[in-house]
Amino acid sequence: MSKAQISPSMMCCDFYTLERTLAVFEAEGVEYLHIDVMDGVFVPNYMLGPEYVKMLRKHTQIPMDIHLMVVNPEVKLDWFEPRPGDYVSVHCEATPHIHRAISRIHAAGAKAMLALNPGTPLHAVEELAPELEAVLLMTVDPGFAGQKLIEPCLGKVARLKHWLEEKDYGRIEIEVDGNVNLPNARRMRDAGADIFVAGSSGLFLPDMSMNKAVNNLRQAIS
Ligand code: S6P
Ligand code: MG
Repeated sequence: MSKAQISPSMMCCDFYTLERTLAVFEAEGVEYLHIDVMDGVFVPNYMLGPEYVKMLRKHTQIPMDIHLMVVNPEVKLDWFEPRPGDYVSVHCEATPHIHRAISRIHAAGAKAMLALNPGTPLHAVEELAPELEAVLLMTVDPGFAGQKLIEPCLGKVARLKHWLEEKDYGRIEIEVDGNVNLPNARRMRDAGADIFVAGSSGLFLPDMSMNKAVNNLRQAIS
């Protein structure tokens, strides 16, 4: 099993304390910054855009984990100027041209992650597995922070892990996103998750320092 990695959900980060928060993430060796991009169409909300990513890159070397919750991501992903070392995730529910979207991610030099909503069956992964570096399993319906874990998603993580190993795709990482609090994170790790998107329930906690929150999460998934 690969090392458990943390990808803080930047939409949950207070802009006012961004500088300090980034310094903690750098010092603690956080692996990615999770960028939720929402277009008001694929999901009923608007969220972070290319300018935000550009601004972050001026202040940190941490690779980006760009989660595109937008329709037709294949025509929009270049706006974010993906780099080697970054992940870009595209939803198979968001385009009839998912293969093209994945090819564009690779053409930009980044790693491709296929994202699945909780209600999307795992067989969506089958045809695309040779092209993927990771699969993102949403553990809540995408669109908002602060939701409750959809319990059957835990079994889905375990089934995906099992299938990947059985088919010799052990190199493909599994990311989980939604209600990754400490107890859920442990259960997700046990089910086979590698990358943990940490938002309002696992990292950006009132009355807890960011150092402590990162360390608590690391411990929960170690
Ligand atoms: C939700 C989005 C997520 C959230 C994250 C928030 O659509 O994709 O990345 O930001 O799940 O975390 P939490 O702990 O509030 O569920
Ligand atoms: Mg996300």
